[in-house]
Amino acid sequence: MAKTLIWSYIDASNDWHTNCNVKIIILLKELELKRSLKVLTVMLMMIMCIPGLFANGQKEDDGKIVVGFSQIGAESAWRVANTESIQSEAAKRSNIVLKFSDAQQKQENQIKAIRTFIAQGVDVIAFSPVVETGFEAVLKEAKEAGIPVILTDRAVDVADDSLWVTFMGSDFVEEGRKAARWLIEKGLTDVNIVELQGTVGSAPAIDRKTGFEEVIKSQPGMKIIKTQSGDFTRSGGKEVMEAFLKAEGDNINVLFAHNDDMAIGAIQAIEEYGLIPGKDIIIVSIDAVRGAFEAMVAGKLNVTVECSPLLGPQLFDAAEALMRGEKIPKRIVTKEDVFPMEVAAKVIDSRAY
Ligand code: GZL
Repeated sequence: MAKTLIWSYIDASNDWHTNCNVKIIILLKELELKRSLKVLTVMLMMIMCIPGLFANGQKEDDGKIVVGFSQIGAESAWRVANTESIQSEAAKRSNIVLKFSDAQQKQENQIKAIRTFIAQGVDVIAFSPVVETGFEAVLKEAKEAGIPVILTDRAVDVADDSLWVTFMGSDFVEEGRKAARWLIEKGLTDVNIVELQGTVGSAPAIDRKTGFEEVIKSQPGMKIIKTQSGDFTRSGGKEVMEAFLKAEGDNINVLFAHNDDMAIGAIQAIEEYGLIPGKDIIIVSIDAVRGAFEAMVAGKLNVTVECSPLLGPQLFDAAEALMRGEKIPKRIVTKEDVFPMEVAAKVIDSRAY
């Protein structure tokens, strides 16, 4: 029985595809002559022609490295600075082509963007996962497509850590510890604390809380009396702080905010309530964005723990190393400092974000 085989080739857009189509035509000729070649072999040849299926992260034909980046959104000044670092660094490097997508803080948009990058056959995928879980399936697809994945800023919680090549970003647990240690060093060990948590389920929110609680558990007088997520945004910080003040008012001695944007929103709520931020309520925050330095210069914020968003250079160094076939460390930790109110006026003009 004659076997009918329909071969639809992708295109002849470059040498790679033309070459592949020629191979198939020769094969089909042989098949006609011999009539014995197993269809399976032909199928295998066709599968081999699917672009990116066996890509081992080779550079694109024109020698450029195509990096697909899925960004969380623009929820905070930190995120805006992180995006600026990545886009400006890519623009500086003539060997990098950046495909950038903004997920508007929705996990489904990040998953969609990663699937698009896979279909486009990019050389490297990088992203900052909005939450820790729910990325396993799409990371498996990237691995099957032979595309390496770099985690920037935030980590994912997956059973198989071969699904990502490296995680570069801050140690959020240590940032939480630093915030708590500062309070203890200042003798603020008999205080009622309210906590503005970051995005529920995100690595920074989970880890900063862990680090903060790990340190204060040695101080029975330090109590977290209210804790709720403000989703890392100024508006979220203001709304939740208003609720805290309504419920606890003058009973609040300290605010621990997982990021500066929520702290700045909370400062507004504290002033509207009639208390003095930075004095009636001591405020400890994380990120060290410019707005935090401005608040410290104004005496409204007491300390910010640095969490650098300037990951662009490290990201593209890692992508280039991968394309050279070099091994890169599984974990690249960003170096960071603590900035109390007293130094704010001196350093604010030297800050890069
Ligand atoms: C931390 C980063 C957090 C910042 C927030 O690395 O993921 O997300 O602390 C940002 O300001 O929204």
